[in-house]
Amino acid sequence: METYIHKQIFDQLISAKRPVFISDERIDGDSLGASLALVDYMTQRGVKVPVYVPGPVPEQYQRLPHVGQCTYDKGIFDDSEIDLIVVFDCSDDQYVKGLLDLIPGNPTVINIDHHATNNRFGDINQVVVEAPATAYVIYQFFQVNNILPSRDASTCLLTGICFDTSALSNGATNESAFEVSSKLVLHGARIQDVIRTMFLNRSISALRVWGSALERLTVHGETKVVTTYLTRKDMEENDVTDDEIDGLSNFLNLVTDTDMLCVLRETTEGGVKASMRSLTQDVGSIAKRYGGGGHARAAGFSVPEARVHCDEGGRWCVLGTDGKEIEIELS
Ligand SMILES: [Mn+2]
Repeated sequence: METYIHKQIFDQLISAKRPVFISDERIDGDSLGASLALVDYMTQRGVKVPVYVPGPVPEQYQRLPHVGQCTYDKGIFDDSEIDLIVVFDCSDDQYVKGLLDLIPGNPTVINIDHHATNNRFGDINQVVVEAPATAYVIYQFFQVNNILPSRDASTCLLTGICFDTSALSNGATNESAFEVSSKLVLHGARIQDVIRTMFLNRSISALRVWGSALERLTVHGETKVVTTYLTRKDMEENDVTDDEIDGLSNFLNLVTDTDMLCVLRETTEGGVKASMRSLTQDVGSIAKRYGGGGHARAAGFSVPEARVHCDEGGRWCVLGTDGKEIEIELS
């Protein structure tokens, strides 16, 4: 089945006259790596494809090949010639719908993803839930269609796999993640660039904010869930953007001796975002309960119009704009 769909996607890509790619609303190593690897292939075929991203690409991803093809100009959708849309690593169909509504025509939509919560919103859906990353699905696509990934494409794909598996270390890491990663290295993936993209670009002020989060780590009574939080004040006082502190929950998941954790952080939109990780439990279903999504071992959700409140004893809670506590059950 997957093979058949990969061939279908290939047919669409080579016949498209004006394709546009859409990366997930959360810019990360996988959504960018997967889409830019396919940009690399299209570029070799002589077709320049823009990748729509929701905002400026964070500094740490600026070394990725073809990153210059990314744009956050919604004006690109106002083009009746667009005949193909490919969406990468995105399980939020409402986000995609909002963008498709801007297109005057009626392009074919291909949905390539690995989130279990993806509701198959595309005309063609390649949602491989067992895949450790969407980049892995793109590697499959190359393989099925006898395309040898270039050095640049391999670097993009390895970034995607390493990003979603925390460098082949978290619960999403299966045997095939190792297998494909080693093949990508053989194809010339620049592993040092990948590692740099993932770990080595933290500013001192971002690490200070991480420090505040580390200081506030709390183990909750019976559930043993470990939590921490960051407020807008933490971010603003240190002049740090949200992108810069991305990866905190992955890092904590890697280093703490706990099964489940949750990082809360106040967003610029005036809500609270929860990012959950677990080694054994299905945090995806907890996130879904609060309107979020993700994977079984890594998921998240947002509480709109809310803030984190902390009392003198260090106990936190989430408050709505009316000052009332919004109850969140993390188990
Ligand atoms: Mn992913």
